[in-house]
Parts: sequence; C-alpha cells; structure tokens
Amino acid sequence: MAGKPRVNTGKKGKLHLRSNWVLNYFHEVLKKHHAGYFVLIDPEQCEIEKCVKLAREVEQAGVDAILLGGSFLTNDLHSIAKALKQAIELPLVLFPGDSMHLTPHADAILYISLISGRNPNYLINEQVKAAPWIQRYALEPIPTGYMLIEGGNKTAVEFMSGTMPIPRDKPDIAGPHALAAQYLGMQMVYLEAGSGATHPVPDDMITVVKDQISIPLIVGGGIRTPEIAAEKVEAGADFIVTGNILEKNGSFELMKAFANAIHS
Ligand code: 1GP
Repeated sequence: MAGKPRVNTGKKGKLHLRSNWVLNYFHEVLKKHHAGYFVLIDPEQCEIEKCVKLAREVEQAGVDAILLGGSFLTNDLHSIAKALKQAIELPLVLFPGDSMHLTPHADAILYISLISGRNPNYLINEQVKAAPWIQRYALEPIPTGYMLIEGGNKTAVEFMSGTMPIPRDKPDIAGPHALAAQYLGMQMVYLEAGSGATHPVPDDMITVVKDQISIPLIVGGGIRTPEIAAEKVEAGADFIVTGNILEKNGSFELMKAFANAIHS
C-alpha cells in the first residue's frame, strides 16, 4: 500500500499533498470487493495500548481502513494516532467531531459537512477553522456529505451538533440531501444513525439515497451483526462502519465475520 505522499511546493514551506491516494484506494476496494468495511476507533473509549491491540486485529481481519474520532474528545489524539500509525499499514482516516480533532499522524480526514442539519457551525465554520491545519498537517481531505438519520435514541452527535436528524421514515427527504452533496462536489455521502443507535439506517432509505448518487455511500451507526451489515450492503451501502460492537464485545472472529459478510 502506498504511503502518505507529500511534496513541499507551497510558499512559506507549506506541505501539499501530491495525490488523493486514500480516496483512490477506497475506489480500488470497491472494484475488488464491491463493498468495503471501516472500523471506527473512538479515542475516548480506549487507552493507547488497547487501541493499538484493536487496530492490529482490525488489520489482520481484512478491514479496509480505520476511522479515528468521535463527537467528544478529551484523550490525547496525537499520541493515539501516532501509535496506531506505527503499528499498522491500513489507512488511518480522521473522523472528526470538530476542528480541534486534528493530528498530523493520520493519512486523511473525512472532511465532513453536516448537511442534514441547519447549523452553520457544522456546515462551514468548523471546516474553515480546520482548513489551515489540514494543509499544515498534509492530511488528505475527503469531502463528505454527512447526514444524521433518526436511530431511535438521542445520540452524541445529535446533542453535540444541536441538529435534528432526518426522520427514518422519510427517504424522500434523505435522497435530495445526498444529491445536493454530490452536486456540491463532495466525494462521499455518509448516512449516520449515530454511534450506539438503537436502529441502524433503514434499508429503504439506503436504497433511495444510493439511487440518487454515483459517489460512494458510507452507512454506520447501530450495526451490530455481520448479517445486518450484509443487509445494508444489499440495500446499497458501499462502505459499512462499525464502532461500539468491536470496542465493547469485539473478538477477532467477529471482525472477520463482518469483513467476510461485507466483502462477499
Ligand atoms: C458512528 O457509524 C459509527 O459514527 C459507528 O456506530 O458505534 O453504533 O457502530 P456504532
């Protein structure tokens, strides 16, 4: 796998990326497996040694990338990201709750705009604050339309962002949001029921959204079994994210079962 390519071309010695190697890698995963699997590691949920152990198992289980982040962060993101990057070769992609959740020790960042909400802070303000640091850290930004979908309980992202999720029985509202993301030039759409959601994003909503867009569709939140993951892929998800289930009850066998169910 290619490493993080950097080239120093800017004024004042600023680093600029030479390529979109992580996004290209995601597209290669889709060509190879039809669907891909991301595991979310929340730095708030594990100490460094535990995160590293989990990441090593994730890599061996055939997962396609690690997302690192969460809605609320008090642990030292730099140390955790650095330790993970030294331990694994998989792409390490930041999944930030806000513009403070940045580190140079990752490969890329889901440069998310919370398009289901109407809070300007998460539509553009956090992105502006993060931009100079993404440049300085030579992170690959992957522009992503992030849509919060009602998952049956109040989630951290809903509370922290102060936005209302799209009702789970309104795929007709979700579809145009995703299409708008594509028209705005975003490279991925993320349907998020929220970490620990009671119900994952409904299949019919995934299908409606997938029909609207040609960019990859990520689905996460409340996916607890390989069977449900496979069902979401069948409905149209290109990438599945799991977080809680592996952090809390994870076993190597379960990770492999998820990877196999998603890849096949
Ligand atoms: C949250 O979609 C991810 O952003 C993962 O959710 O922790 O419920 O798997 P879970």
